[in-house]
Amino acid sequence: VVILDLDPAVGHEHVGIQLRHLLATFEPTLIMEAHDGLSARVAADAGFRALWASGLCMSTTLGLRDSDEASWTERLTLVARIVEAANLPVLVDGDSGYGNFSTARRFALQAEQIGAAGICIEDKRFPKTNSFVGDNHELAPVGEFCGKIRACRDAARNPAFVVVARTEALIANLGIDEALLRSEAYRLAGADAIFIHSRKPTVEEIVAFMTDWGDRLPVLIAPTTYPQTPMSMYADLGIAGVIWANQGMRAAVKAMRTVCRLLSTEGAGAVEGMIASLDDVFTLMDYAQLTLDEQRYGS
Ligand code: SPV
Ligand code: MG
Repeated sequence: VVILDLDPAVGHEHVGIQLRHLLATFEPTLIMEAHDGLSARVAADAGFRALWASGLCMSTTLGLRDSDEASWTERLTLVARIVEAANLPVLVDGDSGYGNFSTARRFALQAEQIGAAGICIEDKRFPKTNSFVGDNHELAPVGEFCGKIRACRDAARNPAFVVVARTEALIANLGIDEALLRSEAYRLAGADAIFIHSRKPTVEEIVAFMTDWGDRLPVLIAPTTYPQTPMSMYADLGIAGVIWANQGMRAAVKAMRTVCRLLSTEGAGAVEGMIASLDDVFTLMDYAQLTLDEQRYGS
């Protein structure tokens, strides 16, 4: 009796493998922020090949601050919608792992279970706050953070699941040498890639880091405060992934605010030409497929 006549290799490439391929290409992969099913759909529709489930943007979506105010269950509920909506590899922002190695490990396991391609954890203390807020960015000891990386790596059910280690050494003003030292320790602890974060208005810190780092591991960046850098610079530096970490959420805030102001003063006629038509929304959500499915499966 044949109960399984599928070729196990077809259509079953682990999302972690897909993400690894994307980070191994010569050109930097552009990784778009998503914070719910809608933003994931829009990003996929625009042609992005990988998504960043941003802690900042998911928190904002929940009406909360990016200061570990949202529980990780609330966050993973959104990640599940992102995974479902986009069918793309999703790298999940795991902040500091919500505590110690054990909480980080369970977060990683749960993220893997709902279909994420990988997680990114950062070497801040819990509770963390967003890298662009204030100057109080205390880092965890290197050894403690290496333990978190090892615990997440060891726990992954599929070895393809990606564990990205993010250092906040530059955010904490500890300098390039500390960033390099930490990144090397995280590499030795088993990280698959390094996320080096900077909040300088130019790309200078990233250039200094990459000059020394070379190609020891793929490097991810989030050019939020240095948006004017030409894209060719990232390719020249050998950056593996460029994360557009919050531009979608910020676009939504501005558009919603404009529309709210106009609706509260002038009425719907003032905004109709500025907003997506319902047909546009129905196309994005593929309502036509449901009609076809109705013919095939409906009674
Ligand atoms: C996020 O998107 O939540 C990030 C990137 O961690 S940043 O907000 O720049 O810290
Ligand atoms: Mg974050």
